[in-house]
This record gives sequence, C-alpha cells and structure tokens, in this order.
Amino acid sequence: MLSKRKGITVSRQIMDDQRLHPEATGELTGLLNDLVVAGKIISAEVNMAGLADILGQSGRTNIQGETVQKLDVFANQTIKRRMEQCGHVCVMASEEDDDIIPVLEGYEGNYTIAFDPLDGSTNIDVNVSIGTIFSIHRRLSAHGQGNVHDLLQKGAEQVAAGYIIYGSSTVMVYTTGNGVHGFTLDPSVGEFFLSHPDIRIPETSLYYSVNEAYAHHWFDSTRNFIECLKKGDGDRKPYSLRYIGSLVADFHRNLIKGGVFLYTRDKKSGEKSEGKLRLLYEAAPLAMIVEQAGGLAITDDGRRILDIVPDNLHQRVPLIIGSRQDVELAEQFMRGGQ
Ligand code: FDP
Repeated sequence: MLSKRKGITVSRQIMDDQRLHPEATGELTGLLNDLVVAGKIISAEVNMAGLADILGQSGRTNIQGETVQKLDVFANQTIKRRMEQCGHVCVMASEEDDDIIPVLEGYEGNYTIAFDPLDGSTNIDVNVSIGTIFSIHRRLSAHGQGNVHDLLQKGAEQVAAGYIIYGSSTVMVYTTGNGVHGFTLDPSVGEFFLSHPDIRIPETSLYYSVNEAYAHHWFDSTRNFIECLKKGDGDRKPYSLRYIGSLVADFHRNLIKGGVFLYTRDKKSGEKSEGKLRLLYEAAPLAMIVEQAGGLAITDDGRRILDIVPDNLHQRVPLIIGSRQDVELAEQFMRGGQ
C-alpha cells in the first residue's frame, strides 16, 4: 500500500515551487530534475562501490592538492555529463576541476551551477556518509557560453541550493528560497519521496561539530567558545561532540537534530588564511539552506557567508554554521565579546 508519505515526489515538489513564480519558464525545474537523475546514478554507484571496483584512489590530485578518489571522478563526470546537455546551464564549476567547465554548444541555458561532486572524500572507502552539494545562480552574461563572472556571485543571489547525502539512505535536501524540504530515495521504485517537509533547524542544541584534534592550534576565540559549550552554563546543559568528518553529513545531522559546525582559521594556517572549506561548493549552498531553515552561517570574524562575493572559484572560507542561538553565541566569542 502506498503510504501517505509516498504521495509527494521530488519532481512534484519542484513543480509546486515553480508555481510560486508565475514568470518562471520551467528552466530551473528542468535543471533540478536533471540533478535528481544524477543523484540517483551516483547513489546507485556508491551503494555498489565495494563490488564495482570503484573504491580507492584515482592516482590524481586536485587543485586543492587532495587525493582524488575513483568515486570522486565518477560523480564529477556524471554531473558534468547531465548538466552540459540539459539545456538549462551556461557554465559550471566543480570542486574537482581547476577552471570553469563549458557546456555543449547550442545547449546554453540561463543558469550556472557550482558543485562538490562528492564531499567527504576521506570517508568514501569506509561506508560513512558522503554527499553531493550544489549551488545554482541565474547567469549575468546575456547569452551563449557563460564565463567565470557568471559563477563568482555571492551566495545571497543563489536561486537554489541543496545536497544529496548518500548515507544509511539517500536523502536529497534542497531549497529554492521557499523553505527547505528533504526527500528520501526509495530504491525499490527509484524515486525520491518527501520525508522531511519544511525543515526547521532547532533554535539551539546540545551538539557541536569540530575537528578537536586541531585544538592546540586554535585561537582563544574558538577554544573559549568550545570550552563554554562543553562546560554548560546556567540553563545551558553541557554540549556533546559529534564530528563525522564529511561536512555534508555533519551539516545534515545538525540541520535535523540541532547543532553547530565549525571550521575556523587557526594558528597553524594563520590568521590571514581562509580555513579549509570552499565558499562556492560548500559554505554558500549550505548557508542558503540553513538560513532558509531558520539557522545562521558566518565566518569566524562574524561576516554573513551569503554576503561574501567570491574572487576566485576555489576560494576557501572559515565557517560557523548551524542553530541560530549557537551561532550567535559563537559570534560573541569570535568578536571578542566573551
Ligand atoms: P574531505 O577532506 O574528506 O573531502 O571539504 C572537505 C572535507 O572533507 C569536509 O567534508 C570535512 O568536513 C572536512 O574536509 C574535514 O576536514 P578535516 O579532516 O581537517 O577535519
């Protein structure tokens, strides 16, 4: 029997979102539907990874100097192939490619897409949740092939953002600026069904996510904030640590249960360095989702992530993201107010 929950597919929700914009041409709907297909293909491969001879390293390093896994390559190719001829995108950027990625001539559309094909690479081989993150903007250039400036727009201009997490089940979470919805893939019918309607992140939480191994490199602001969470204070109970090491998985957990994730600058990387996470492929799309769900995303000097105008494709940014009150408390420490 079809459960009530299996009533709404992701395609139907995307169509409903489109109806909120009478001026819409259906291009964004088409783009998102193609991304859903890419997500299903990657999900199938991730589930079979141990059997499909696709685990392990590809023998390449990317522009960030990180080892590229075979599944990274597969996910990257899958998304590029679907997007280059979907007819709705004019230019792409991937965390795995040094430069902008053109689309096929004659197939240029009105949007840009930046994506991290498989976030959490170090967890690929060990059955821990990983995910695809995407960020979509309307193009700035008039027509034809898009250019790098089409991609270097601030997060506040995103028209859609989301991720597909390949975990104990495959879940797609996305927003087009009218709330955040989550869909779980039913592998028996190959369809994403609405499982998490109108997600709201809890205002405050009992969890923090940070790589505590770097504690001896932290600036006092980060150290004092984490100490404060661990100790608890008055009405605030002591927090527990949850760190998966895949941003998309840590973020998803905090989105559903409440929590704050931090990847700040530290003494090792230097005050002027920019942390580890990428603005275009990680911080900006997750910031749009968290704000749409009632949370916050800032840098470790209190800038709103969505207001940062990127100056290069692979720009990194310090990130504090999660439940609103937790991020506000972090901000007080980061600004030296505690
Ligand atoms: P990974 O290097 O495994 O791809 O941005 C990449 C990322 O993972 C995030 O998903 C994750 O949150 C972070 O890096 C983990 O970095 P640390 O190992 O330094 O904690």
